[in-house]
Amino acid sequence: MNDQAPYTPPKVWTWDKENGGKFASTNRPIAGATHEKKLPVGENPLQLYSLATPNGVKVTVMLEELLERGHKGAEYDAYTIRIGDGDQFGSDFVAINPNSKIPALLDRSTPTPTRVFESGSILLYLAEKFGDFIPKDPAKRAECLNWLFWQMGSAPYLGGGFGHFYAYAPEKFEYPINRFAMETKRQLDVLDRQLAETPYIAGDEYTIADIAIWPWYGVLAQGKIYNDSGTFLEVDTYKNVQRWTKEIAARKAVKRGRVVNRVAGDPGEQLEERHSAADIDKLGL
Ligand SMILES: N[C@@H](CCC(=O)N[C@@H](CS)C(=O)NCC(=O)O)C(=O)O
Repeated sequence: MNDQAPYTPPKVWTWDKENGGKFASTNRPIAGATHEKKLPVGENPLQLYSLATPNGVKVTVMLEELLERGHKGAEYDAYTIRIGDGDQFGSDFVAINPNSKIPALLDRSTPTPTRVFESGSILLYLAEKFGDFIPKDPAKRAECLNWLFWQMGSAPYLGGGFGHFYAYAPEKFEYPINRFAMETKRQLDVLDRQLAETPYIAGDEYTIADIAIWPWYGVLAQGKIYNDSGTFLEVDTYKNVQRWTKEIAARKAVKRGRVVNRVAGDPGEQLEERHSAADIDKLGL
């Protein structure tokens, strides 16, 4: 039984800076820069400012896939943005992404530098720029974009909903955990039914839809995020998702991309900055 008095929202919301949550020190109800900070710039055409969270990994996997297929223009410098330290609120970062979230990309190969933010927008930008990992046939392309946008709309329920309340909230509350576990399982079932029909998410080809979805739902299905959520959600029961996630995890570009801007976990899988292929080669993955 819950002996706490139920919460009644006040008439006007006020900001409790010390709410005890894991992200209390960086989350704010206002946008914009908090401090002046220059970002480093390397020699490569693409400059990436990111962190190896699922949204960050989408982009580094895409860049490594492009390089693997010989697109030299996809050479990139990757710098780590430590979101726990508030780097996303520095002035140069906010100029690239006014939403203050990783990943953020600056394409310096265009006549004037092009800023690209939102991981889905970055994947689409790179797919169009290099004409790869997106089908050319209009119907197949539409299907690829269906799933790319599905991911962008769905993942906040997984990360901001289920993951937050199951793993990060200062206390365990049954109502949100139930609500978001149900939705996460429904989403896994959506993917499982799709993958029963097609080898990859959007059909016969590996595309930006797989690249967007794998770091979230593929990694969830491997039981690698949110503590013991794999057991809690019975991820092993999604057989087609299991087949797909193992296949994607074995790709060379995925193994390379997932370590870039990783600054936690196994030290052999961490790379704070990437400037050339040799930086990743050194890890001997
Ligand atoms: N819809 C955005 C979400 C990006 C996002 O939520 N990034 C997180 C890390 S995964 C972040 O930078 N959080 C820092 C903050 O919220 O202050 C995208 O897909 O790019």
